[in-house]
Amino acid sequence: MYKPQRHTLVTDSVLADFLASSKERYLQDVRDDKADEWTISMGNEAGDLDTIASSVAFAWLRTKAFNKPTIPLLQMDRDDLDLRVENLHALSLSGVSQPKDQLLFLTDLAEFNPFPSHKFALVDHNRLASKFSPGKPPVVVAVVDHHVDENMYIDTAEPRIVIPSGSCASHISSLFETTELPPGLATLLLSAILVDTDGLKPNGKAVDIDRKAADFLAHKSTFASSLSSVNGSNASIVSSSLFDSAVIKSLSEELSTKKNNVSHLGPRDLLRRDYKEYEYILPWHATDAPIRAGLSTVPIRLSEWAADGKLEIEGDAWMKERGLHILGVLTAYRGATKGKRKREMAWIVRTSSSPADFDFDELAQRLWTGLEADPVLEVKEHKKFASGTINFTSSFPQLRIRVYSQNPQATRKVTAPVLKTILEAPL
Ligand SMILES: [Mn+2]
Repeated sequence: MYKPQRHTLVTDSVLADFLASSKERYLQDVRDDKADEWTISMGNEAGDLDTIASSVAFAWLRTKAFNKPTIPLLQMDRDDLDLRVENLHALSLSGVSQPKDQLLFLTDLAEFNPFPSHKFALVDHNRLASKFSPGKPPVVVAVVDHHVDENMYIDTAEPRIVIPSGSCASHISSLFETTELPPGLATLLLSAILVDTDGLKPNGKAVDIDRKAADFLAHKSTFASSLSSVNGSNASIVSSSLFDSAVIKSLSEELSTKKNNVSHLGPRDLLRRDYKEYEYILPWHATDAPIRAGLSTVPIRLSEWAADGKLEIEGDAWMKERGLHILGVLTAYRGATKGKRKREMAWIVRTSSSPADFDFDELAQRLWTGLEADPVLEVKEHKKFASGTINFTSSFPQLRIRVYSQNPQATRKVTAPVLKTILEAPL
């Protein structure tokens, strides 16, 4: 039977309307001191597409299926949304064409102190950042994540799902079996999964949970009609053919091209763009003051943006601005020959006046020893920049630097727990 090809995408304003009206009502309730009813659905501070899609979708689900008013909050300043072009693109495909107006950012809440809400749903991370200190003790009412489980909020979180997968959006999608899922929202979740799994590439980061979720989402998304015409029948498309389907391939490519096109960003924005921060109390040092570490993931090799002292200058400035003692710069890129995946890591320890009497050289030594001994990271001395990108390190007497090449499979999801283990090791 002949089926006409339909290339016109379904446009869907349902999601945009939900977001805009939630934001307006929430901010009004905050001003009227009535925000207690609300739950904040929040992803991590790196603000990638997975975190945005997951927090938006979980807010929709909790509002519609459980009748609990829930608002997604992006853990970033409004202007930083521009640092990730793939996010803007996926949001616009989902009908959210004015995300700076329609979504809630930290910027929107900066004037309220203490933080105006105390109920949190955490997605794409599983520990509430200490900077959220509301007037009432915070309660974490839900956790859905795919990072290493820190085993918190066992008694209060429902659901509490912390399972490895390519994308957190896949876990969120699995909660939608009986809840209405508007096409725009399905497109947003599907886009996140495609970005996180290299378009569902076989033997890549996608696991069965991701493939199953992508199948479910594709058929509910704004691309659904193009899918069935490509397939030539209404038979359910299985994941392998979803990977092969033209419309999914082109969406994946579009998103990945935008994600990797960061040529408009300078070193400072590259360090900020995909950034997470951690605090540790060190059992081996007589200080109770926390040590603060930042991990920046950068999709360009060091030689292309950090050479000739840029790593040191911009790293030092960023560490000063954030109050960091440790900065790890994790690069991921494809090699010039054969396009093989590669990763480098540049580590900076910055000696500063606090905590008082702290032994930063001991800290640096423990860090180098721990990293170099780790069986998964498999670090090797960097061929070009082993001790920094300039020779005259005397310009930065406050910095200790080591740069490595590493196991190309180990992302920040692996590196962050290794760093924690090194720093929190007894004695
Ligand atoms: Mn994620």
